[in-house]
Amino acid sequence: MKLTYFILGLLALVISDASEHQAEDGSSPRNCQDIRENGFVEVGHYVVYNTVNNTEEAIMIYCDEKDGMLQLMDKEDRTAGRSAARNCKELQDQGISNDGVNIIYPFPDHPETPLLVLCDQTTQGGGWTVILRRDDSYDALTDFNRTFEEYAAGFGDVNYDFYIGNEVIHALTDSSLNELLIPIDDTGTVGSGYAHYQYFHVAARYEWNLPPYKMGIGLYEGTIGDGLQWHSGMGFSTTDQDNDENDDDNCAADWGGGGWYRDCATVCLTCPYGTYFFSWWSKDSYWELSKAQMMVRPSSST
Ligand SMILES: *[C@@H]1O[C@H](CO)[C@@H](O)[C@H](O)[C@H]1NC(C)=O
Ligand SMILES: *[C@@H]1O[C@H](CO)[C@@H](O)[C@H](O)[C@H]1NC(C)=O
Ligand SMILES: [Ca+2]
Repeated sequence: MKLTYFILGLLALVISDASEHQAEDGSSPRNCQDIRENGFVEVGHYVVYNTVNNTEEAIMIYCDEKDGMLQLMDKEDRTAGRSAARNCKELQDQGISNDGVNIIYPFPDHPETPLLVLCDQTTQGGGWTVILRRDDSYDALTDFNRTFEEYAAGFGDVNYDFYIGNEVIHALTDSSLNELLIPIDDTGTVGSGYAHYQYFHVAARYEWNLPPYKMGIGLYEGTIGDGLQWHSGMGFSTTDQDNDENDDDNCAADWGGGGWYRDCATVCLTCPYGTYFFSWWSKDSYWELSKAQMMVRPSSST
């Protein structure tokens, strides 16, 4: 599993480490190619140097397996004059409208902490920050039966299947009114569909009188029925932390994925691939899933 997000502390660590990445001839690395030639083959974040008006400036980049390069912006991107975006909608508003992995700064309390995210800038007008992706063609690369701490921090690989983490979801949905889109594919022949909610919010882990990461959702429209409404108001449960309403069992451990269980679930988007638990059920329909995503975007309408 590759590290898909990190905190600023790591930035400081890598910067303090930067001299180790210097070429043998003493010149500073400028891109992922240089980093690789210097013998660092791991996917991850590295410091490289740009020369601006004869002054060397350290910036951080992300080097992936294909020698691709994602540049992490400082608060101000010197090359493009952009400011740091808090979500994929702000990236889109800045004209960065390509689908795929990009960098946002979602934490209001830590505005300089970057996060690698997957953006969908195409579906229903784009501007979506993807917070969960499941796809059974990834051969269950990522295990979703995880602990509360892992669900808080996020896990998986933004290039494949992943959960962005409850801390991030809280940060994204707390700063403005947000909508939620859930596109799904079923395992059979019915095909695909979606659920859209005009309102989606995840509260903080610790909030007076509330269960952890309490979820609120509303104003459904879509093609697969309102499966998630039943979960509205619940806290988050995992295999090691039971916040559900089932007195006998831990739903998350039984079903094999974290979520806002009640007693137990009409929807489980984190449950194991190839089981009937990984499903969407509403009074209109039942879908056994092969793919599902959850994505959020600040509401445009009021
Ligand atoms: C580089 O220096 C020139 C001349 O001093 C100045 O006009 C220009 O704005 C500088 N460019 C940047 C990117 O700092
Ligand atoms: C999930 O993990 C827990 C703890 O490791 C385990 O007891 C449980 O059986 C797992 N559930 C599934 C459905 O695999
Ligand atoms: Ca229980």
